[in-house]
This record gives sequence, C-alpha cells and structure tokens, in this order.
Amino acid sequence: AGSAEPAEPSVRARAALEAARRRTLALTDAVSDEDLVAQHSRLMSPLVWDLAHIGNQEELWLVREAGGRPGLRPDLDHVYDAFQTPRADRPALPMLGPAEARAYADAVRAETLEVLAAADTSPGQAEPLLADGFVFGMLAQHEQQHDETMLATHQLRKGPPVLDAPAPPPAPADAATLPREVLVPGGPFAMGTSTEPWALDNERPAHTVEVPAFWLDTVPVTNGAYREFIAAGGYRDERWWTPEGWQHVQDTGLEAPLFWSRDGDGWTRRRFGHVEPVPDDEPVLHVCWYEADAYARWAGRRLPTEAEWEKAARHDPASGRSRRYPWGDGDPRPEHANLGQRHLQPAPAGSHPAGAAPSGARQLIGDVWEWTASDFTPYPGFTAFPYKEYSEVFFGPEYKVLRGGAFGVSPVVCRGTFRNWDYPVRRQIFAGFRTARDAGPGEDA
Ligand code: AVJ
Ligand code: FE
Repeated sequence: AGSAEPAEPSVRARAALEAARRRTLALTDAVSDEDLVAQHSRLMSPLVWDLAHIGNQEELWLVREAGGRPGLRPDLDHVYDAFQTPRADRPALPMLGPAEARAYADAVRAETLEVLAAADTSPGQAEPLLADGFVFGMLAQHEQQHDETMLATHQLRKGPPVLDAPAPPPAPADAATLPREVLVPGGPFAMGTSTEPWALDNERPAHTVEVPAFWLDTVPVTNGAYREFIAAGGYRDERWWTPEGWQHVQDTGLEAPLFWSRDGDGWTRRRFGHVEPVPDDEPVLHVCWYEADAYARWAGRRLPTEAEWEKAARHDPASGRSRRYPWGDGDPRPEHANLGQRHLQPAPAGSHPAGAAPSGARQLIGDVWEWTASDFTPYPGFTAFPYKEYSEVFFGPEYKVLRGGAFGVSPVVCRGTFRNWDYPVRRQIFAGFRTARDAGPGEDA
C-alpha cells in the first residue's frame, strides 16, 4: 500500500480485462435484445456482433495462440473476422444471438483467466506474446476499442436516451484568458516507443524526428469557433477545401458537423438521444478530416502533422526526453484528462490544467480525437506484431492519423504514442482537431 511501483503485469492485465468487460456489459445491457441485433447505421455492426467478436478475438489470441488450448468455437472465426465481411454486410451473417453471445464471451473469459493464472508474464519471458503480459493488454485494448465503436453505434442509434453520465465540470477560471496558441520549440525528439510494454506494433520503434518550431492551438477548436466558419460561408467556398474535400461537400451536401441541426439562428445537436443547444465552449466533435482541414485553411492555419502533435504531447524541453503523457509518466487520472466514458461529451475548452503539456497546451489527451495532417504510415523499423491485419494492411494514403483519444476512450488505449486512423470522410467517430502554423524566423525561444 502507498507504493508508487507499477503493479505486476499479471495484476494490471487482470484489472484491464475486467474494466473492459464492465464497459462492454454497460453498453450492451443498456438496450433490448432487438436493439442489440439491429443495425443502427450501415457504418456500424450490430452491437451483438461486436460483443461476440470481442470474445472471438480473445479466444483466438489469448486462449488458442498464447494459451495453446484448443479453444471453444473455432467454427465461429469466419463470422467474426472483420476482414471477411464489411460492417454493412454483417447483419446477414449467421451470428450468435444476444444470450449466446453473452454466454460465449463469458466462457472465453473464464479460459482467459486460467491462461493468465498459469502464464509467466514477467518482462523477461521469452515468448513475446506473454512478456510483460502483452497479449492480455492487447486484448483489453481491443475490447476497449470496440467499446468506443459501440459508443459510436449508441450515438447513431435513434430513440430516447439509454446511456447516462454526469456532465464534465465547468472550465477552470483561467480558460478564458489562455493564450490562443503555444510555441513548441524546434529540434529533434524521440517519436514512438520501444519500451512501453503494451504499445501496439504501429507505435514502435522509438526513432528520432526533427521537428522545426511551430505554434499549436492551446486547446482544440471549439463549437463557437467552428460556427464562425459555417457563418462565414466556409462550406460554400472552394478555396478552403482540397479537391477531394470539395467534391465530397458537393456529393453529400455537408453544411455542419454530424448530429447538428439548424434551430432558428442557432444550432442544436443530438447527443446520445438528448437534443440540446450546441455549447460554444466545447471542442467541436463529429467533423471529418476534410472539414478540419478546410477550417484550418480558412483560419489561415493548417492541421499539425502527426510528429508535431506527438512532440507537443510528449517532448519535455527541460530533460530532452519524450514522456508517456503530456503531464509526465504517470497513468491518467481524472484531473489529467476526460477519458473512459466518465462523461458522455468533451469537457469545455481549457479544462484539465493538471494535464497540460510543458508548452502549456491542454486537452491533448482525452475529450476529442484530433485529426492530423498525416497519412497512416509505418515508422522506420516497423514490424507487424502479432498480426498484419492490426496495422500493416491499413498503411497508405487512404487513412489519416488521429491522436490523443476522446472522452469515450479507455486510459488503457490512450497514451502519447497511440495512433488511430480512419478515412478522411468519417464523422461518426468522436473526432475534432486543433490547428497549427510554422514559427517564423527568430520565434524559436
Ligand atoms: C484502430 C480504431 C482503427 O476499430 O478498426 C478493432 C481498432 N482493430 N479491431 C478499428 C481495431 C481491430 C481499429 N482502429
Ligand atoms: Fe476488432
């Protein structure tokens, strides 16, 4: 008790798996069985597919691969292989029903805990799946990633609210007087990691990147600021858009973030079944990459590159080191960041001063995923582990990188090195952004 030592890998693994399962059950027990099997959007799977897919991935990687056991239902692999069936086609699959899916996920978990009890999860363990409890951390992260996906399904679902959480606290008093932007000094920094035990393959290895000085928004772009872009005719002015983005606006008629509706002179939004006025001081949410990029140009700025974002979040100019989080190396606590579905919306801009980076930038972790300018590409020295379909098959220009995690993301999936990616048209994810600009000559303090 009172020890600052991190818990043993097996203890952390068990806690992370249990936290993930509590979250999964909260999201799936909140709706009826009809609702679990319904497809709420062609962009998403039925919730019951996610539930059994969570169990199937755990069976595959933990029980069979790491545990060396025969497994429970290898015959289900094809139904729950995300690569064999696009989300839109999943309702037609011979899926387990709600009761069967729950029982299956439970039965897999019972075997997982037996595998965990028997495993050597020490850092020195020669089997890389088990060393430091990696495979347990990987499956806890997989489940929590699907929990965020299921939260997005809940957001797309029509009907009265079924999820509830308290609103985040109001912004601290200094939020109104924060500088608009902060300076991140130029020079090399260590991007990625070779030491974070549960970092996924695409975060590895650590490598040095030269990042010239730049200015970054202190906080994410707010609804209030984004409304000015709308009011200034930003959606109707081709100058701000990439050719693909402009084509997309013509094809789809975008005119505001997803879930916003005009209400007289103002806007309302739908949030987990509640319809409410759009709060001006909250980070904007549910914009696609094209919208983020167009806003940045309209503002005379640009999106930060992925390397800039990570440098702002991790580089400590005092020590020259890259840290795990903006605030240091300690795991996220509620005062640092809005994570873990504690609140079902972003905290007001300027919140979480305790989570600020050395530059003074706030809310880099939590609240909203932040679109970056960068395509999803491998780091020098990348090797796929443990399977190509986690990251490698997605590398290339079709996907843009998002950083920092949102209010719906578990701390176990959120660290300064974590990389998320999606198509530049996607808006159902919990994504916002902040903007940047190059520092001028002589501005590098
Ligand atoms: C990293 C969020 C893009 O949801 O497609 C879940 C995570 N990979 N199951 C996704 C993932 C396999 C992935 N993202
Ligand atoms: Fe998955």
